Amino acid sequence: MEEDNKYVDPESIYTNIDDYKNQPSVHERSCQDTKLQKRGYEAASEGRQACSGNPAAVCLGLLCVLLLAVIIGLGIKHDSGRDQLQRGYDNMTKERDRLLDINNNLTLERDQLQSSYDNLTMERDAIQQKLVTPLFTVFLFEERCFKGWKKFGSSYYYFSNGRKNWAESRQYCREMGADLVIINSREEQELIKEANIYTWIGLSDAQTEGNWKWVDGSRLTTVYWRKGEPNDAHKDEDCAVYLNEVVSLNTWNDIPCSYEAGWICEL
Ligand code: 2F8
Ligand code: CA
Repeated sequence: MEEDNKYVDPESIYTNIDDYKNQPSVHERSCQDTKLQKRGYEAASEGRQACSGNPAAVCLGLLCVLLLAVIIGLGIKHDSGRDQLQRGYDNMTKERDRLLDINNNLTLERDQLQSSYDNLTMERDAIQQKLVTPLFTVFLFEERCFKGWKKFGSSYYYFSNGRKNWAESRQYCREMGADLVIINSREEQELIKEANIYTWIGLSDAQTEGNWKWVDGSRLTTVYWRKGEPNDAHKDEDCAVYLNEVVSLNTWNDIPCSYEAGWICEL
């Protein structure tokens, strides 16, 4: 601090006396400063002129503004395009759900119609049977056409010689006013022992897998399935045969309805 207050001779900072002598006087320095300031103002004024008057700079500025406007415009357009797509997607989703509903309803209706159709078919068959059977019975007795038919209890049985698939076998029986045999007693099961090795009986689960029904629509009362049957082997065994190759009474097996086998009609 003390050193700051010491007087310093301005001339002592020049080590060379010539340097000192060549220094401008205070007045000259003041004039030089004034000139420098003046030049500074002039330069600044030239600069301002350049800024306000240069057309290239103006154009560049305008271009920037234009570019900014284009970018903002594109942004807005992009947003509205995305909203439009989203609306389209929402509408499609609603439409898909509506169509799915319609499809479900139609499936339900189809199933109901199918079930009604099956019931009507069964009713028609029963009525047909009621009408045809008495006529055929009369024919059998009056014309003495017992050949091939065997009487047991209140029924007559026909044992085929040939082979047909299940549907054709049934058709054969129905054309004579009978149907494939329905086994609902042990006596009937024993009676059939004289059948061919593979013989169709009037039993199938073609309508609903695993739901075995006799051709008159009734359910099973006594069952004589072989051990391990019915097994729907290869997923296509919907008709039952009497498999006459075992000593046991349990002879039934499910096999594909398209197989050719003998058959038994019951009237
Ligand atoms: O092993 C039982 C199985 O035997 C055969 O299939 C290999 C029978 N198929 C025919 O007789 C056509 C199946 O029905 C039976 O379950
Ligand atoms: Ca089987």
